[in-house]
Amino acid sequence: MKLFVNKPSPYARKVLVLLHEKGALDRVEVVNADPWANPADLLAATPLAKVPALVTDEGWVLPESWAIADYLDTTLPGPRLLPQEPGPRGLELRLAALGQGVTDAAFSAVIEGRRPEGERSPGWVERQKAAILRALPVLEGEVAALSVGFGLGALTVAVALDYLDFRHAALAWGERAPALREWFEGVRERPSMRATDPR
Ligand SMILES: N[C@@H](CCC(=O)N[C@@H](CS)C(=O)NCC(=O)O)C(=O)O
Repeated sequence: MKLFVNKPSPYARKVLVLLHEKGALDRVEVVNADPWANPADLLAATPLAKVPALVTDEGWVLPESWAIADYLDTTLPGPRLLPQEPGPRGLELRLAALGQGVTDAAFSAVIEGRRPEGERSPGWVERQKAAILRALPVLEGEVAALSVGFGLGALTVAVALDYLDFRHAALAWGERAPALREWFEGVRERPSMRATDPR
């Protein structure tokens, strides 16, 4: 299998952290590709030209980090990070979706800020930041659930929070969610998180 990634991408990082946690990194060939430069190999693999993108051993492409995470978790050996039983699976998906939503809002605000002068919408950036600020107390209330192992939910939230530190330091999210910050300070030291630091 071939996995297209880009170091600063929080979406690609999520999949890489999952592979580290499963101890299955050696099962995929990791290919670095900057999607914004439209590299030929990425365009040949996926019409969406986004990372992450997985090309399976059968030769078909799977875009979208959450779909790739689910597929790799199911097909590769190692601990299951997304349970199959409906109850625990629902809880894990809830945390993962909250984390992905924070990443989406944070990423969207960054991209908006990179538009040419005159094309930017401060209102759009504010909307994304407001969503992040509303999500923080919700995640703060999930610290007990996040502290149970390090499944797809916890790792997605951890990647989202580190992306906030990386790209939105001025938000000072930890001051708004001290228990979440304390949890994050522990998990950021995991080898999977350290090995995939975007900085
Ligand atoms: N929903 C997608 C988002 C992927 C995404 O937007 N990746 C960015 C890099 S962080 C990208 O490749 N952007 C290139 C583009 O939008 O053309 C996922 O979860 O994988």
